[in-house]
Amino acid sequence: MKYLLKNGTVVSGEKTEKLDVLIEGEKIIDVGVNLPEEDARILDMTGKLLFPGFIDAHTHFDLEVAGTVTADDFESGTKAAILGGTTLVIDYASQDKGGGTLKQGLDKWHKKADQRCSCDYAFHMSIVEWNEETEREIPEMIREGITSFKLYMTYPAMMVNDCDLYKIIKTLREYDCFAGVHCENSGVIDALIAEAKKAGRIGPENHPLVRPDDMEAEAVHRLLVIARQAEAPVMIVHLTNEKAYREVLQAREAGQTVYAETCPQYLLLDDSVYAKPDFEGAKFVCAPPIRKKKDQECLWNALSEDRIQTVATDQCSFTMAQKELGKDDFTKIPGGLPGVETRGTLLYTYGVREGRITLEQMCRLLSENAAKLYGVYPQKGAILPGSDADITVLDPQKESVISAKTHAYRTDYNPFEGFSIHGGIDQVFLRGNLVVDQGKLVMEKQGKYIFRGKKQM
Ligand code: DUC
Ligand code: ZN
Repeated sequence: MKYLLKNGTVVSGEKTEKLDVLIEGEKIIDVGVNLPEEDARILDMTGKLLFPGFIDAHTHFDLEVAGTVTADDFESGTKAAILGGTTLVIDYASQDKGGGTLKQGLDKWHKKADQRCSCDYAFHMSIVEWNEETEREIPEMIREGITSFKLYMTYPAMMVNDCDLYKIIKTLREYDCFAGVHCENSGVIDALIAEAKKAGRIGPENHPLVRPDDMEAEAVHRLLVIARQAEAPVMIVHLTNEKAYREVLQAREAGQTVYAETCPQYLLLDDSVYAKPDFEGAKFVCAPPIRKKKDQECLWNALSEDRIQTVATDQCSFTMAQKELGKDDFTKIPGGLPGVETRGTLLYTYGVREGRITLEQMCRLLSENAAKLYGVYPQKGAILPGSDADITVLDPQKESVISAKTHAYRTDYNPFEGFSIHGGIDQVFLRGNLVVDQGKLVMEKQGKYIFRGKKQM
């Protein structure tokens, strides 16, 4: 199929221009002014913004957490993603603790995702155990298209100690790869949980109290000291607060390469959500927790100064029935929120329209930087001749209100319920297929696995 997208405003990380885009098969074959109409199907994009398909580099679909499995799997999760303009998700595959290999983890994730995805998909690999065999598997992972890894400094079932943390990031650096790290101080969090339980404090309002910003900042600091020793680049995933952010700035000033990601929930919600009555605070239980208003402002400033590279979602969704597993003990509430469907329109509404970031920054944060960091640029993350025809068309005139009644997730609540949205995702092209039209999914399960290369940033 050949499409000519006429008179749209094409956004890149550098500029915003009125251009036509010609698509043939899976690829963009030309971008320019007044392209000849030839034999293509012509779509008038006057007044519309054309972004390179958004990339969400932090999702958890079909993941076992706290004795249950996320409400959204690759089928429903990628439907929500593509409706929100995301054409590529990078989900976290994981090694199993107790002797599991990385290859077994990868095979397991391929089985979860294959034939089910409505957007393209790739994987990071979580390393939860480090030994000689794991080390030997790294080149194989790279051949399989996995060039970024995940490490946890919290969660006993997944965390690695400082010794292994050092060895892993040093090894990854030798292969020109890097890890995204979940930074929270596990030991002190355990002690704070024990104190809360001893005092009979069992409700969700205790969740942010046992996972304070200081304990995230401490872990970020420790990681960055370890990374300095290993001379390794690292990514801080889901950065939430000012103290942790200052650690990142300090390490960068000392010459370290530190990437950072944040998420819409940390930009737009504050910790008053945990004080909601009737167990409603459980909806917002995620780790790290939602922080204070001053932290939101700090993160927005960091975005406007280009000091945070990506906005991802940490999509990890549960129904209220699942959240109720922690009705009598907040530590048993499965942690995570849905978010893949609304990341783009939230950032447009509350970032671009409110003058906090530019359209070009939005493009970098949602697409271009992730493509470069995770080794798929310019196949993805760009509207250029030769790039995959992944294009997200945003109509700035559309207005809506976020609601669980209309969202595509399998959850019965939406953490952004009632948020007004200006700008709607009208059309989405996935490798040349018009898969979303007039805001509706018209072609399902066209997603394919994307092999990634090394970072280009
Ligand atoms: N945090 C969550 O809240 N859920 C999934 C994983 C994570 O890091
Ligand atoms: Zn996560």
